[in-house]
Amino acid sequence: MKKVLMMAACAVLVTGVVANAGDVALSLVGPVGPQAPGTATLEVKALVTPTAGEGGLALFGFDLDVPAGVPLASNQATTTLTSFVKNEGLTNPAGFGGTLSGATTLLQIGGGQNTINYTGTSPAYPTGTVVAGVGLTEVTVATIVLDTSALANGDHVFQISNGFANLIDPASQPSAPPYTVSAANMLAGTPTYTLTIGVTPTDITIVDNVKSWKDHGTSVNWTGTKLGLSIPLAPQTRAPIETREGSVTELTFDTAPIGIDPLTLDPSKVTICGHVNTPPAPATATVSGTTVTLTWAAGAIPNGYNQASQHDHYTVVISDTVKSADGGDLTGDRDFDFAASFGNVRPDGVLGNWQNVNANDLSRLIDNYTTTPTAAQATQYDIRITGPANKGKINANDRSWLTSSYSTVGLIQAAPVCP
Ligand SMILES: [Ca+2]
Ligand SMILES: [Ca+2]
Repeated sequence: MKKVLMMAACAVLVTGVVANAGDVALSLVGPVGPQAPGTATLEVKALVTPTAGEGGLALFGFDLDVPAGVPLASNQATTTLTSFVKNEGLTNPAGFGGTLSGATTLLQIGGGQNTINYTGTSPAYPTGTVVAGVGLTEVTVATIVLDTSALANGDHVFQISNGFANLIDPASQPSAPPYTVSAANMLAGTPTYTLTIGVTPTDITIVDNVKSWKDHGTSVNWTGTKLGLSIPLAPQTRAPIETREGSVTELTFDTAPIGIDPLTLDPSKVTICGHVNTPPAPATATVSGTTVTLTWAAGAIPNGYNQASQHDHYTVVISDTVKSADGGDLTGDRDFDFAASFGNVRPDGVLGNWQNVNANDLSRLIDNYTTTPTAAQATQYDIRITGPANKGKINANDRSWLTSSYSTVGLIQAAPVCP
């Protein structure tokens, strides 16, 4: 089936006068930017160079490969160059649109003009009038309307290959046909076009908000599994502080207005850094709806217990390589900082209280002694929580550890900037 056009192309090697043929470049173009599924119109363009002394295209052909899922059975390649289409011109038996080969390939789309000046009736072709100069300026030689409704969001590559062409020998033209032709030198062997299916990507914004802060160990008095932060987050004029034994094990971020693509988020996409310590990346980074949850193993983020010099200030950054559900960028405030300052139960706006653990913290702790703390009290004052004698009780055991964490050297520094 495919041999007709190729034989026509080769015939010139034995019957025609082979001149110094020019170059022919084929290109494949289509819609630019993301496209909705449905149909896509691709065009194959041809340009003959150099133009001086050339008579234009006598014949052309190429193969087309499409992605799986794009049906080709209806053979949709057409052209406005009617002198290349049977019966004016010569094509493969399947026609100008090519011959289906497998599910994703059309062979030898194209045709040739009646350069032999055939006038017979059997066969009934080619009988047209040759149009000279085709391709001396770039011309669309084929238009292909493709059904893209089955393609998923993402990039899909279309390719043409095995292009061939004959050029009218200028020495035989513009006198009346028959014209001699010669094989062209084909440039750019396998032009491709990438179709992007999908809506225009929407950027998403990280809302600077930690929603939860996981508590530590088995609860004996707290009914919930998570406790809030010790400083209100809005307005966030100071970093939230973990005042308690143990360490931060979970942070959750809000995103808006749409969700993150979970395939683009993993622990390697999160950076955490501190002034003193360098904690590891999260153990897990997961997405549920518009919530991002980061978790660390207990103790992975040091909280400076009983080591005043180890009190630290951390910054967590979510990488901008994380994408929205439809491929948009991650924008907004992608970082969040918090302090780990053991026993710093009074971190109010007075500078000494914010930065130091001292007698002011101790007096505040004593004011909250209780064996039935509220969640708010437990969040801030139940600083020693290991074992039933400590957890859920704010008492002298918390006091002894708080005083061992005394420091007046300015514990809380500015939020570190991650490299
Ligand atoms: Ca303090
Ligand atoms: Ca306690």
